[in-house]
Amino acid sequence: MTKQDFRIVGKSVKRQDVIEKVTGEGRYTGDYHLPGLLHGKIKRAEIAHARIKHIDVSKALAYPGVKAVLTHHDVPKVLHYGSPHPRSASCTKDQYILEDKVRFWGEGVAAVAAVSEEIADEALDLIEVEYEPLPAVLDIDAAQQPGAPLIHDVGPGGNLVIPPVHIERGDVEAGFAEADLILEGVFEGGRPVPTYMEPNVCVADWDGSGKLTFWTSTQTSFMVRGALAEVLDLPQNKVRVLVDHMGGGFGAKQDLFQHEFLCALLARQCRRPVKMEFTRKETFIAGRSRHPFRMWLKQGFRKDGTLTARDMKIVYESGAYGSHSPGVTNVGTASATSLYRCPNVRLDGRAVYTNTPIAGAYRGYGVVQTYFAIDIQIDEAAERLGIDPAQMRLLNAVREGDIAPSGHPIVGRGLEACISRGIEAFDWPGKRAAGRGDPANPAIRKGWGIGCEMHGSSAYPGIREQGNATVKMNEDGSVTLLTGAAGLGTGAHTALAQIVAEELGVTFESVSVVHGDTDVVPWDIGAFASHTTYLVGSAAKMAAADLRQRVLARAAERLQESPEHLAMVDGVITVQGKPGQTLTVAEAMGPSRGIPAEHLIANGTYMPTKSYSFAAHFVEVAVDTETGIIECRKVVPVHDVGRVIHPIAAQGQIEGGIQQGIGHTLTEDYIIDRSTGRSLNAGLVDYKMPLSMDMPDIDTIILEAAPDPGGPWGAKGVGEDPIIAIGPAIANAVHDAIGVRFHHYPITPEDVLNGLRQKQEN
Ligand code: SMO
Repeated sequence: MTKQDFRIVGKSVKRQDVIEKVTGEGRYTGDYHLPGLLHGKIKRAEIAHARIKHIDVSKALAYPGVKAVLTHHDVPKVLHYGSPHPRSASCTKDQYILEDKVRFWGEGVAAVAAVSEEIADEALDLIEVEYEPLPAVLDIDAAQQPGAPLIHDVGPGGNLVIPPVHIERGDVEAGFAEADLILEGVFEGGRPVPTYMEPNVCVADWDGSGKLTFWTSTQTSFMVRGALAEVLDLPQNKVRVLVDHMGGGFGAKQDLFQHEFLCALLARQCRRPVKMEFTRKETFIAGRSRHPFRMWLKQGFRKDGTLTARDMKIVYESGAYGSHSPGVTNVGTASATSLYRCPNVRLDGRAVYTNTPIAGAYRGYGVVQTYFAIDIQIDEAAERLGIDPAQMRLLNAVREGDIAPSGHPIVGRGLEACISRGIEAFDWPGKRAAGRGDPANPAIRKGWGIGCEMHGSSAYPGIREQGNATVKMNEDGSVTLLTGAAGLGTGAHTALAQIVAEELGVTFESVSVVHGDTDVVPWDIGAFASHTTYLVGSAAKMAAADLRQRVLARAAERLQESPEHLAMVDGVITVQGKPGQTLTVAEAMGPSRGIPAEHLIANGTYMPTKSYSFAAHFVEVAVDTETGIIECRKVVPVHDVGRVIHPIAAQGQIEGGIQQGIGHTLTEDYIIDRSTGRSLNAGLVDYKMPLSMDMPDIDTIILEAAPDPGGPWGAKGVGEDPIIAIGPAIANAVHDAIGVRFHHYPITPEDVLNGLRQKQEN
């Protein structure tokens, strides 16, 4: 199909949920108010590591309005990730709902249900907990010391979450021996938190038959269903999970959360519905952050810029529980072997426990960290070798036939296409030749930098993914698409409807999407890994193709024609060579000539391969040498998405990822006091996200450079990509501006001023 042939795909049609969203009428989980609703709250520990010697809830229970209090004595002793869902292969089974142990400051130790949020909150203060303090392990060095206190009994020991990942390819020593330049550096990153607009929230309601209905803001409703069923010892068909609109997830809401289990248990005990809603502060303390990391990176280069060897040691800080550390460590380390082609690679990757809040899945899943290091060092090498940084990247970019991190061959030359297009669109040579000063302000130094990335759709290791879709042709010719994929706010449901309309041959407006009810929709692995369009879109396309055949067969019967002679476009069926003979889909489905009305149902199931999307970000920064403030002024992000289904939605993903990435790189860091384990800036008062005023000009360029045969018409993912390339691009631009290399994020004004001072002293 050439681009001109598309009627709906590739067009920015009106999003299906747009009116509800902008008028505020869209229903979110927090909007569910059931009769008799109780409110749940969690008592959080104010100690980083301890055994609970005694917990007294009698005063809380006696408090008027309190209906139930749960402690570790009252909950099933089942691990969170007991779920058989395939996603749990990326997760660690180390967390009970409540335990007689505290592993981080802020961990839940008890839960209360009461008639109002205020009463529940007040009752928390009446719970008395006696702790036996344990030595706290508060950073990755302390965690890895021989003889360090162990945070868990499970796992391979030594505070490791999983056995170290070792990758070795080629001959690293020989590669370094061939090198004309060897660079070595240590890179580190802080703890950005996915500050989705909608804090985590759930509502649990049991009916008289012993069935649980559970609304929750999750990316993985079937995983929540599986885990709740396991913990509550119910068959899965006695747990119904509902997801309505969501105000973002960014990866973190694919986890299973303590409050979800507690909410279901409190509701069962009280025989009344219970709602639990995080405060903003709780989204920091009890949510999931990106993994802080440290990475030692050594690379060898020939004079001409070619990479000869790469040696790496990466440590991810998991916090008190493993959560997604296995997945993050595997994806992040595998990715570190790629992006720039290198024949000789060695890697040691670890995730370690500390007594700090839990790091989990967050957009860019382990790759943000490793590509930050790799893309800064490639820039340093270009500088040392006197090669243009853009040409250096073009020279080393992975390409067709190279092995991707997933082990599959790379399709097409997407990365080179992104870099080449960016050079031209950004006027990279012109910028590089321009002066660094700003005539308007002598304190300002301007600089330009590049960052690159590749990220997989459906490329999680050790998971057998499956995309499903059901498409129904109703007897009036309207179409219903059923999908289990959650709508995080990305517009993915609209893309799915476009795919169905295009393939089926009906109008976009005639397709309506039903989602988020595990009793109704087909099974879904979850909305993550940048894969809804790729994975579920492919399944929806298969179902639509099947349905189209069946609609045409029915129309052929009506028209007494052979189905091969029929075409269907925008819901109108025509006969080849007989321009007068038409039938609408509604007419085809309705009763006529003695044929009764009918509805048709088709299912699509898709087991994907892995696909990679690519991007290059070209950035301009302005560094104020008096205040140390870095302003990101302009970004030209160039993304290869294979085939764009909805250009504005893709652009929105890219702009949003850049905004989050600017935050990570310049201002966002959730700080844990390394002597007590206490949170120092949980909440948005002293955790600085970029606001609209901090946003640069963004000229997004979307390429269809390397379509993937596994995606609908070649489409690949775009969700996670934009957050990855922006960080190193900014760091490289800052170096270009002031001649100081930073190997960490966030790069704060203090860092800039210290860096300038040190440069002057040298
Ligand atoms: S961190 Mo993403 O939702 O796979």
